[in-house]
Amino acid sequence: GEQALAELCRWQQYRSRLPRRAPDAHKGDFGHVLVVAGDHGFGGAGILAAEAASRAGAGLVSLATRPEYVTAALARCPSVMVRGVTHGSELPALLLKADVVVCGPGLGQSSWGHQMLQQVVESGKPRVLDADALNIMAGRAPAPSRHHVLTPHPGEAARLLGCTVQEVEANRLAAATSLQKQWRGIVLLKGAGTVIAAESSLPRIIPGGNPGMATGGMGDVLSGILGALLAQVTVPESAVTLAASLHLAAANAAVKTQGYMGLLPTDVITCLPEALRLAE
Ligand code: NPW
Ligand code: AMP
Ligand code: MG
Repeated sequence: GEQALAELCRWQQYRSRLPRRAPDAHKGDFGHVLVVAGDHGFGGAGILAAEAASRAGAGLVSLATRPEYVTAALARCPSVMVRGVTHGSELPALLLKADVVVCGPGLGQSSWGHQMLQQVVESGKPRVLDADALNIMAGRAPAPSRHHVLTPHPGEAARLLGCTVQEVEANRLAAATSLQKQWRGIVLLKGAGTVIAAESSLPRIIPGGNPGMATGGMGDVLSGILGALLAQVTVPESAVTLAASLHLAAANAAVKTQGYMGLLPTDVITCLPEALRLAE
């Protein structure tokens, strides 16, 4: 009740920062998001991120994933341009056309995932790095960049920081700040009470969400939303704040019909348009 209302207000407060769509707008105005995701066994992660990016208003969405998931991705979301890729050398041609890249959901940590991440980083494109991209990075020295948004959950943050999940959870603001200092860019620490740490401002907390969100694939949806908003909003920090509050507003809307236990990431994607429509 009160909590849901507070979050709706928060989204109402942030949503005015979304650029208005001119009557003569065309798809090129809203960016091309490339999702690089979905190694063997994790095809759904890439499909969720790509569909979420489409529903969050990206002008064009491409998905580079393992070839075995191409048919499933097209069946779920035919507006996405889906490419089966088996080697890193296939990625630069796709990266050239992208404005923002989302890399990591279900990426795995095999040679395929390493090759994909390397191409994404070398492209220098603005990028959201999540899940296995972060797990791969956790084994290396920090490579700071102004062009990335890192979206760890507490487990991924602990791997990056070389500490325990309990230590991350005991001081979430400090964990996000310390990751941001090491890696630069923007760090979004997931969990109950999202923390956003960026270069030029104090870390901020976006409270809310609900325990229905504690289910596999929910973070993959967030990375797609982040890609879409980074493609549409000029100031990256605003894009990240908007994306986090949109994800929560859509999840709260979805819970009204699905409840906590039965909530799925696809239900949250389904509720993105109604949350976004409030901003029109
Ligand atoms: P514990 O032990 O549960 O208490 P992993 P993953 C901790 C892909 N997916 N608060 C957790 O703690 C992902 O994209 C694909 C506290 C445990 O230590 C990845 O690529 C799907 N602790 C890959 O699977 C759907 C928290 O983190 C560790 C926490 C593996 O990702 C599912 C677990 O994390 C999934 O998205 C919190 N809020 N959150 C698909 N359909 O294709 C997490 N932890 O080992 O990184 O495993 O997140 O499942
Ligand atoms: P992941 O662990 O990568 O699938 O991400 C889970 C997503 O759901 C993140 O955006 C979390 O912030 C969100 N989430 C999970 N559990 C909760 C919760 N209890 N309250 C609020 N948000 C949550
Ligand atoms: Mg995740």
